[in-house]
Amino acid sequence: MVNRPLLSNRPSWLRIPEPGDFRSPVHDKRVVARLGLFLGAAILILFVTGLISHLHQHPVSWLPFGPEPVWAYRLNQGLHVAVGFATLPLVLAKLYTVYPQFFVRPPVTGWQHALERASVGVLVAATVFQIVTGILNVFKLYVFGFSFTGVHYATAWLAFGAALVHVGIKLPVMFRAFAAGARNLDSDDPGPDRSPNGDATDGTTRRGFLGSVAVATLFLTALTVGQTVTPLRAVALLAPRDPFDGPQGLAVNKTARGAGVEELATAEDWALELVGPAGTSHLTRADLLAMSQHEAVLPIACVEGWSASARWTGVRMRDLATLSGGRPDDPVHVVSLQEAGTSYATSDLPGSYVAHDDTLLALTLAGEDLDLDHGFPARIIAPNRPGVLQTKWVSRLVVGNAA
Ligand code: HEM
Ligand SMILES: Nc1nc2c(c(=O)[nH]1)N[C@H]1C(S)=C(S)[C@@H](COP(=O)(O)O)O[C@H]1N2
Ligand SMILES: [Mo]
Repeated sequence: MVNRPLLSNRPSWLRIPEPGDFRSPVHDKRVVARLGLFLGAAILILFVTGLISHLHQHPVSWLPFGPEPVWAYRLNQGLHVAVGFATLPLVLAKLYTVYPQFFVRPPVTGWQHALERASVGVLVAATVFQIVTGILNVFKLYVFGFSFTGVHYATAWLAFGAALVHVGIKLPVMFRAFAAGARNLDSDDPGPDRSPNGDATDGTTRRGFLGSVAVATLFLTALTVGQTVTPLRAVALLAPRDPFDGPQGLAVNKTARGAGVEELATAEDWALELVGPAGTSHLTRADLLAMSQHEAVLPIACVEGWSASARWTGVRMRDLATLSGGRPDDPVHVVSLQEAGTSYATSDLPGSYVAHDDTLLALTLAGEDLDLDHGFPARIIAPNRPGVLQTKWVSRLVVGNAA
């Protein structure tokens, strides 16, 4: 009797596969390279728009944002979340095309190969993490036990860094995949980096696979982008939010009850405390309504992607700044009735925002007194500003460096 090694007797379904066993043309380098291009562009857009959103909330002196262009933050964050959704089918498709590489043997051939594979591991983990937590966040499913923004920000650098390393390493392969065999996606020439399966019958399938990915991506985008591009609202079946669904035709993120300010905000003796170089004064809602009123059509542009334009009236912030003895372009620190400790309790208006025609302490919305849930008795509305900084239920304004 011949003594055979146990392994070679394994039935075929127990055998660990090798990349060459995966015969589908979707694993072809041409498909991999094209998906990589789209995914790379998506990660670049996500990183840049994400950084812009971060810098709005954590300003730096060397790259300040101003109130113009008025629509920029709405576009920025709408793009971030729309591209974020679109990344889901792209990543799934990319993982499907490359997963045979998981079975490469030997798993590592040297330190360079080990580094290369480790960077792919970081890239996949970080990207999948961003997508899963990002989508949960915009659906307000805060099921993770950590602060989303801080972790998302740190992981963004990890994902972007790993993407740079990965693209750097793969650049030559990508060029060859696009140039030689891939000049035509339908070509039978498997090219220099021929996939394990260079079969001649696969042209339409490669194209078909990429076509399906494109259709899935466009479909997902069409069904969600209506939360930002409001004319498409009717088909936004998968969008987390209807931006017009709320009192006075505008969505509410946090209600007065949720913020615990119902009583304070409806109190008879509410008065705005205005602190400035000339001292402290108190202005009732009647006092504020007696000042010069201005109208501004401006969106609430939530960091979570949804946005909607609305018509506001109220007192110009620069009028309040000068009334307090400050200059019309002094920065203003805003304090809400909401209890300190939450990140929504305060915000800061840089001088350039204070000086802008459309930066208001808003008193009305859509021609009526502000709804309690929209920030009655008074709230901030300013152009090119993340929703989180449009502080509701304002109790105090501190002008200049009087703080
Ligand atoms: C590789 C992919 C991604 C990168 C590099 C990225 C990057 C960033 C960065 C740098 C920020 C700013 C965080 C801060 O203000 O400190 C941000 C914010 C945000 N991202 Fe992403 N992101 C990615 C994917 C996603 C996805 C897939 C979604 C959901 C569809 C998403 C949703 C959000 C949301 C809602 C915010 C606002 C958070 C807040 O200010 O509260 N992101 N992103
Ligand atoms: N005091 C306070 N202001 C706040 C909030 C809050 O929770 N508390 N939420 C902010 C967020 S995240 C957004 S998107 C806008 C929403 O404004 P709206 O509810 O009037 O649409 O209010 C902002 N102002
Ligand atoms: Mo928001």
